[in-house]
Amino acid sequence: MKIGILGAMREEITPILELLGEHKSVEYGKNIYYTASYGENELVIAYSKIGKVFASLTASVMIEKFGVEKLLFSGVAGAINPELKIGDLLYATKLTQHDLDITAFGHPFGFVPEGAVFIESSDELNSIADEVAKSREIKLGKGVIATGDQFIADSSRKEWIRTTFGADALEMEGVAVAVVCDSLNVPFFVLRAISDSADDSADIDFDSFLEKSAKVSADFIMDMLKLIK
Ligand code: 4EZ
Repeated sequence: MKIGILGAMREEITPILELLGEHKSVEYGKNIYYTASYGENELVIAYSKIGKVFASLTASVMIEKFGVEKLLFSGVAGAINPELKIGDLLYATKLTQHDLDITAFGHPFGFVPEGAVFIESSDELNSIADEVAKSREIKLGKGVIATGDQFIADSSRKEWIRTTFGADALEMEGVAVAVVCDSLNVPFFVLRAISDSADDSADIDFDSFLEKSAKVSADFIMDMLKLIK
C-alpha cells in the first residue's frame, strides 16, 4: 500500500523523517516529497506549507503524481472544546471551511453550490486510530475540525466557529485534504495534537508547544502505519 503522510509545517513531519531514518527526496511543484519504505508499505511524506491552497496542491500531487492510496495528515491545532488541553490528540470525524462565506446569497456558512458544509473522514482509518489508542492506552478524542486561512487567536471568533459548526478544534489545512481526497476517492485521516486554545495567548502557546505536540501526533501516526495493510 502506498500511503501519503502530510503535514503543513516542517516541524510537523520532522519527527516522522527522523523515525524513518533512510529516505529519498524528490522535488516537484516547488515542494519536496520524501519517499521511504516502512514494513509492507511505501510512504510519501511532505509538508505542504500553511493554508488550504498549499494543502490542496500537496494532497493532489501525492495522489495524482505519486499514486498514494490513503492519506494521513499529522499536525497541531487550536482547541475549541474546553475538554481539549495542550498535548491532547484528536482526529476529525468531519471537516468544514469556517472562512467560506457566500451567505449574502442565502447559503449557510461553509457551503458553496455543489459542495458540502462537512466532509467525512474514512471510518476504516478512524477505527484503526481507535484500536491504536486502546492498545497503547492513549487518550484520543474525535470531533469536528474547522479549517480556515486564519491563525485564530481570538476567543470571540473561536466561539463563533464553535456555535456555527459545532467544531472541537481548528486549524488551517484539514478540510483541503478532505475535499481533495473525497473528490478523488482516496480514504483520508486527519490527526491533530493541541498546541494552543485559539485565544489571546494562542501565539505564545503555539510557539512553545508546536514541536512537542507535533511529535505526539507524529508518533501516533507511526503506530497506525503498522496496522494499515
Ligand atoms: C495551521 N496550524 C498553525 C500554523 C501557524 C505560524 C507561523 C495549526 C494551528 C492553528 N491554526 C494551531 N493552532 C492554530 C490556531 N489557533 N489557529 C489556526 O494548521 C503558523
